[in-house]
Amino acid sequence: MTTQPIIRVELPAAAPSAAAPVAGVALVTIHRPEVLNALDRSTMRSLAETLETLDADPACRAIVITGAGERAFAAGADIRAMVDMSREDHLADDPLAAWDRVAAIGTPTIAAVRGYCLGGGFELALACHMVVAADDAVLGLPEVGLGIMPGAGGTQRLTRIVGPARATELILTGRRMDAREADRLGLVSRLVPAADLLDAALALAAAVAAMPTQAVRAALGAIAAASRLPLDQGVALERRLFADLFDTPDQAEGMRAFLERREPRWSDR
Ligand code: DAK
Repeated sequence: MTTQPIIRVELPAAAPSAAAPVAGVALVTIHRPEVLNALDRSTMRSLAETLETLDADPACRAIVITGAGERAFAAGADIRAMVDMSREDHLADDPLAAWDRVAAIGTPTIAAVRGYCLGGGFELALACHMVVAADDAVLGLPEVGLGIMPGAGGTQRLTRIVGPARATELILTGRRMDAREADRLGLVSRLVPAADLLDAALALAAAVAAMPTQAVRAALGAIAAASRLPLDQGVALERRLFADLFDTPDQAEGMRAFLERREPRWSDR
């Protein structure tokens, strides 16, 4: 018997009938639908490794991450795998948690979220650059109700996006929010009907993948710095990254193409 991999990578077609894959886009699926894609250690490690491999591949310019089935993106870390763990087990663990490895990916990542997106699943979505949410998405951090607390970036990333007042209420009560509330709070890049989720996420990925790689990566680096640097240092970093792009062939090409009223031909295509 062959076992199916838990993390599956496809080069998706733009539409079910289209033969050609969407240029530069990879679709990564967490495949444990029988436990609502709960994330055990090996699943998270395998996801981080898969994303790092794609990140090192110059042909991959955008990555969509989703969960198998219609019920969940991921219902959190695997509680069965955690129930008997000790403090020492956690302290002995890799200091760079898999969630941080996801957050460090330089290729644009888009979480395509439908159904339950809870605990470590929500923290995974928060570690991605963008979130496309289906209108049936349910998001929350229920950890405190399990006698623990968010441990994969949730207290930090959620607080930076929605502010301490909302983050405290959500984390201390474990309340689940619907997709509309998540959208209102600024957690979502695009909110779409559930039936359109994957198409919308792939279309967004395709639009990003059509852009010049170095400019995209530099912009992502500057955006990420906004939540960790004081304003003056962030603006200084932005200025340096902006200037550096004038050393790339795509700056001349992009501007010439505009002036010559033609489509640009990016250097890596
Ligand atoms: N873990 C393990 N199994 C899960 C699961 C989970 N998180 N969520 C669901 N399942 C399993 C259920 O046990 C059930 O399996 P069987 O009993 O059929 O074998 C199956 O999925 C279907 O679930 P339900 O029968 O419960 O389905 P319902 O529709 O009734 O309910 C639900 C759906 C999502 C409301 C419910 O399943 C639920 O409340 N699930 C748990 C949600 C949760 O509490 N998530 C947070 C887990 S704690 C860290 C990294 C990460 C974390 C911490 C530290 N470090 C790097 C330090 C993260 C922690 C967490 O995420």
